[in-house]
Amino acid sequence: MFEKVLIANRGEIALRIHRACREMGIATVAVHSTADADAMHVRLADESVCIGPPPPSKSYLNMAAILSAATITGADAIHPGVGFLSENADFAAMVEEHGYVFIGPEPAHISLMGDKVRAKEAARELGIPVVPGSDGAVEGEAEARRVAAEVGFPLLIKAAAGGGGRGMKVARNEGELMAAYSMARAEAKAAFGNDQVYMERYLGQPRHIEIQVLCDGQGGVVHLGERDCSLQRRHQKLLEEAPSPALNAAERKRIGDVAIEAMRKLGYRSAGTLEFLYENGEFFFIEMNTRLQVEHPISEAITGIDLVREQIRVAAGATLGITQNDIKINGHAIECRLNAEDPATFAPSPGLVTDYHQAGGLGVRVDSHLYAGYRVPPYYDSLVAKLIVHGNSRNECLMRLRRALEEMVIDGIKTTTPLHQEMIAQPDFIDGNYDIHWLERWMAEKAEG
Ligand code: MV4
Repeated sequence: MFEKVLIANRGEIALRIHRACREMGIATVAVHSTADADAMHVRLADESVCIGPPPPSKSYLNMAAILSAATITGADAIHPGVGFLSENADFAAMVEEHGYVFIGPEPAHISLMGDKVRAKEAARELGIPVVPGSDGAVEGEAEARRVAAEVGFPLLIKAAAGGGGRGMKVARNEGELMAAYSMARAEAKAAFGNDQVYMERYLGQPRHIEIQVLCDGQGGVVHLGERDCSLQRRHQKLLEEAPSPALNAAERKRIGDVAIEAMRKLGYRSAGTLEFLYENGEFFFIEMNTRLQVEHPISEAITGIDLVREQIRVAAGATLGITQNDIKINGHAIECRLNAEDPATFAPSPGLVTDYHQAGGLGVRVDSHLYAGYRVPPYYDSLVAKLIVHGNSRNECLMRLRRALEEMVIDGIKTTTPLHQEMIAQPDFIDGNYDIHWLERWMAEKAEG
């Protein structure tokens, strides 16, 4: 096992990784920007190294500085956390070339899933159901017309280098096709330096359902059930729940078996997430995330598995030591992302946290780097706390969540807590009756009064 792990991240996720290391008897190295010198992840780690000024490009994305920090401190392995360098195949390869272990998948799998055209092609070959659409990239206007005739309208044009919703254009009919096609290409070129696009049937009211997998790269593959991540705004998730209120046991088993079979064939190692759109009882693969995700704690809550510990173990060459039969989905979990933002406008609200108290009690977990007297810097993601609540049933989970949201105290800055309180009181939410457009529709209705 590793003796020392460098955590190439900040905020609550750096704490999350530190905690797993500590429990395993592994020493930790924090890296931080000058804006984060007083951050909790720096305080808790055994050692810390300042890697640059506040802008992420000069610190948390600075590969040379991070590798230097690993060298200076004699770390064995690097955990990239979420965001930043976590899905950068070049970084993963560089870490390995310098003799450190990358706590994540092989660089080749990161790069495969980063190219959405190649990822979809791989998914199809691995037996995963995909959205009907073009066979690979659409190379010109003639091909765009031919694919449209085959797939029908409405259709969606997506950037190969995109993902997470960036660079998508809907064409509702033949008349909109060419403008959407050229706009998608131009935007993809501007945003990613790559104008490759592909086309898919546009699903009108799907849910976003993702399967958490955990693999050792040696034939050991399990899934930890699904998460329903439909409640999002502008591709930013606000609340996630597991299991999805929309799936029945047979559907869960069907898509879980598909995921296991595919990951075994791929030879994938580490934690990963297969993202699907789910509509009318059908699953359609859209992307795979080759990293730990922000919402991983709800899967931990319903399975009792420590995903970060398992990531570290398999990175060190261990096998999983469990099979799918050992995994029991227990009860229901919900995560609320508490962001330092105005709950009505989502304008960032950094600044001094004058008072802080976190919810507690049975079934309540708070992952946060906040403390009273901490100043939330303006340079980074606005996530300041994740409230994760578990109950024996969805109803018990909702009761507990209501209570836990009331207990949270984050004073001095605005947070999205009141929005969560309002959202979970909506009859549609209580009924589990929502799709990927629900939140934006509800917010628009509220704004109209
Ligand atoms: C789609 C879609 C409808 N039809 N693909 C957006 C993020 C990216 N990962 C894929 N996305 C979508 N792909 C087809 N064929 C609708 C979306 C989408 C979406 C997906 C998941 C969660 C939220 C979303 C919000 C808007 C659009």
